[in-house]
Amino acid sequence: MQAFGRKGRLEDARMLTGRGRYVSDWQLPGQVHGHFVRSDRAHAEILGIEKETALKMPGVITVLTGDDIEKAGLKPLPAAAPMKGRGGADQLATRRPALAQGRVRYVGDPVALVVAQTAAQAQDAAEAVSVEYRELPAVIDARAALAPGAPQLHENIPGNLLLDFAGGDEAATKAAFERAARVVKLTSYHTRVVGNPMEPRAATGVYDAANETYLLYATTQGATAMRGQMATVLGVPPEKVRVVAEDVGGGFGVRFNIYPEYAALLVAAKQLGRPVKWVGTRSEVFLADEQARDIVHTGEMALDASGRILGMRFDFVSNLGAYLAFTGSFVNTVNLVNVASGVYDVQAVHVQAKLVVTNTVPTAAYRGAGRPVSSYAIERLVDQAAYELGMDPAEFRRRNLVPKEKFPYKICTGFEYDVGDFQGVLDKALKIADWGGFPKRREESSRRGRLRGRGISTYIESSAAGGFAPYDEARIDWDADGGITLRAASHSHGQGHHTTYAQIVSGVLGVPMESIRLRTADPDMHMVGNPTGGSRSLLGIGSVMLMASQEIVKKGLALAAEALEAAVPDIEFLDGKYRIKGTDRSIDIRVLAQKNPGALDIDLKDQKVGATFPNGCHISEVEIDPETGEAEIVRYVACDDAGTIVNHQIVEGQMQGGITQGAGHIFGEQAIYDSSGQLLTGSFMDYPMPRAVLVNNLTVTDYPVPTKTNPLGAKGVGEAGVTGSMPCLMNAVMDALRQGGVQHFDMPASAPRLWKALRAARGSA
Ligand code: MCN
Repeated sequence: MQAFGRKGRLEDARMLTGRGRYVSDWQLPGQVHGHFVRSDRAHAEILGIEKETALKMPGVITVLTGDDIEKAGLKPLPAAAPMKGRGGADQLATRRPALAQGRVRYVGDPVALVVAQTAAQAQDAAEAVSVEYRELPAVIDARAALAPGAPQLHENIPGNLLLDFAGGDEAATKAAFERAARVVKLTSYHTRVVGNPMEPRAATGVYDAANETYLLYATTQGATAMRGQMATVLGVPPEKVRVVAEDVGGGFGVRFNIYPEYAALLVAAKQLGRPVKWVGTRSEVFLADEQARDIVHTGEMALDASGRILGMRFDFVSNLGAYLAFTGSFVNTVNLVNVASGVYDVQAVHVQAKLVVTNTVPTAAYRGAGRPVSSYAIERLVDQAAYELGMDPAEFRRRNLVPKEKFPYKICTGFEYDVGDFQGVLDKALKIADWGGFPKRREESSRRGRLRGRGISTYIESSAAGGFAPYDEARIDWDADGGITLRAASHSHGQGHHTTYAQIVSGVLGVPMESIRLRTADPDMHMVGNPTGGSRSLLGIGSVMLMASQEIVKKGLALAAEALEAAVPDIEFLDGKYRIKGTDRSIDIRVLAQKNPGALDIDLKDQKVGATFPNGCHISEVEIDPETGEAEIVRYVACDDAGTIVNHQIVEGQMQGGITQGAGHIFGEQAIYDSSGQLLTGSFMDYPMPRAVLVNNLTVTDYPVPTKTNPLGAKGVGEAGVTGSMPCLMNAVMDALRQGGVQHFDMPASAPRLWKALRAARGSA
């Protein structure tokens, strides 16, 4: 792929000058406004809802409750592809209506929708809706929910265990542990986070009575998946539902699934014959957006006498929250197992995962969707093993990496890694990070009274092959003004798709990038494609864009031959021009397209691309001030294999964003509930978002090993930063803490927690 010479992204000018078009920017004729009444308790029976007072308030049009939507025929929210548990057991279902029916199960559960002429009127009236509850005991922690006598959330889910999952090779793993010279064990807690995209959720529901179609404007990562999920709830064929999302202010996985509010808005719109709009608040992001992680894991590693890994087993207990979200079981099963042996040459790995319901906000995919959890479990265990063996953690890894000559390498938990050079990646990272110079830097920090720790992770990701749509579709149309419009269903909400797709198309067609537009949604667009998720947009949609551009060049040959009065074999295409070989007689492709309107347009639907395996080595150094507990990331090197890179600037931005997100999780972010199920960290006053300065002295570099599973040779990057950074940073924190006598510590590494851990270790020394 040609190098990218341009500074900045094509989308920036539009975004920075207020020309973005977000859901709340759509003003539809006749629209009215909705506000949701939410449960203020974690677990309770609904004895009655009094809505008469609210109905009499100014501007109020209707108040819908769970009974109303049931009468309207709305079905519960769908759960994703069912995963199988041990012995082929079925995954259990949680019945989740769009508005609570009979029971609420978490603080924030939507109970009623108030619709009024203005948003303020709807909000005022929502306060007048009175719900009579009979309180039930709540359970917040997944392990507590599994204990005998714990409050039961759903009648059909005995013991709150929704799925007992196992994957990998149990017999081989058992045998590996039996012959081990040493076993290393580590239990750790992966805290719960709130995704917090910049734009809170918003949606407008519209019903077209003439065509009996529903139109939903929503903050979504991809209209195709949302449309299918919504059709299930509405009980209509997918053709009867359209989902529109032009600009969306961030997704991070928590804008992937259908949400109850969207379905309720559509029912209201149908009943009222008017568009019903809802713009959520930041508080609702905390209480009603899907949250993520909240997983306790225990990892064990079997080692031989020479420090070779013989086998690994992992045990996860995942908190699903009150209901199973669409991606809830997928991220806690398949995505944990998919890469469960990491980058290591080990054929005995076994994973068990218990998926548990509790009275908390449902959890689902969040940047990395299971893979950061898996890499955290593996890479922290690997570090623990190196520590217990007294080995250099880089050397321990090198000894166990899958060697280059073993690719394609089939791992025992399922996937086949097609290509990779893990040693090459490691060597480059070690060199740039000046691994050998660390003792000196540690000494220097120590002179200043700081504990300096070094962390490393050698992670692997799997970029999804798709699966939500039967194929990916790309359209390229030549416009009357000489420009080109690209269309695709995959959605960009910060990833810079406009720039990279334009770059690919411009690279083939030789037209200026600035003349290329991208449309990913409008009410009349009916395209098929996987949503933006699993870091697959470039390898999925980007590949189809490439193939479609190449197809256009072929299509144009005969027209060019005719225009130039020559034979097709004599025509060549170079730098945007068809030319008679060996002459200076040529025609610009843009001119050809204008002379033949529509002839060079293309709508290409293509194959599923295969999964790819981005990987990398991250190395960080962290300083802790033992007097205050303040931690600072003082150096960070990320060396990643993203295959062929289309746009280095965007890839660096993605890595930087992902690493900062991982750092935010390690050093502060945490959703904390009290024992009654109230979210104590329900605003930015108590929930620390990472800031840009969190990761200092960041060096992002690449070590590309192109894949053949897609025509671009690209591997995904959107989530790799999180997957690589979390274990890397925690390993650095642990390395620093061990000098202060701390042997076990869990995230978040916030100043008070670090200070306390160091004090406790000092006290017990
Ligand atoms: N790219 C490239 N060369 C590569 C790989 C990717 O130039 N070898 C470019 C792509 O063309 C694209 C960007 O990097 O412009 C990210 O591409 P990709 O890895 O294909 O990921 P997706 O576009 O599918 O984005 C999804 C991914 C996910 S799953 C989450 S979650 C996430 C993320 O991207 N959420 C984000 N990055 C985010 N970035 C922002 N700003 N906001 C979010 O919500």
